[in-house]
Amino acid sequence: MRIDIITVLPELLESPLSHSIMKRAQNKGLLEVHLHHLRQWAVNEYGQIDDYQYGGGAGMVMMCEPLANAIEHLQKDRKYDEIIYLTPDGERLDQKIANQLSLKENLLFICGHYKGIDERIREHYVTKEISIGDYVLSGGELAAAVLVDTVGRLIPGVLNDETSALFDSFQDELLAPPVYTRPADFRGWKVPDILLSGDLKKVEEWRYEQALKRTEERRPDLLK
Ligand code: 6GU
Repeated sequence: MRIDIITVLPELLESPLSHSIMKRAQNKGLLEVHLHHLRQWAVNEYGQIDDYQYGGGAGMVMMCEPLANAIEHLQKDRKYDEIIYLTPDGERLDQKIANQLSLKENLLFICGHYKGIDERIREHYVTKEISIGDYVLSGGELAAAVLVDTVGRLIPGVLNDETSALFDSFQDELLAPPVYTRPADFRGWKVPDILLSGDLKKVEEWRYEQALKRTEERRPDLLK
């Protein structure tokens, strides 16, 4: 998979994409992420990419021309399966959307800032709008990092047995069960006996019950 990201703050995306599983995905050649600084397509020598909004009101809007030129420049080299605008008024990201996107070959993300981007870019280029939750971030970059991570780790071959996505919270509509590691007794706080029993079937049943219990308690909405 290749992901291109148009941003005014590439620095904000560099570190999250350079470590751990995202690093391994890229080193294995399974994921390529390319950051594109929007200022390259600024409308003047001052690097302008935003302007006051029509109708008045506080806050700048990212202009059509730099974004259209950036998108069209990138489209010359490849056809994108989706052009995704990260915005708090987009469709709320969940595991189902992540699973769907993980099957794509070429994705283009657009990170907004200030009051957002000119509506005409959304109408004429953007094919999907995604929010990562009901709260406001200062820009789309952190949301884009979240989206690359959640989609990237689902690309076949990125995770191994140890990091398998199969038992993640949400992958089967349940939250993950509690986990423990050594020692079996830490200050008198004991690991549940079943996990030490060696009976794999019992362990599996216990994990399923715990996942169900946790989901009922914390996220009953997932069980509906
Ligand atoms: Cl995608 N962008 C911004 N700016 N804020 C958000 C968001 C995105 N998702 C949730 N809050």
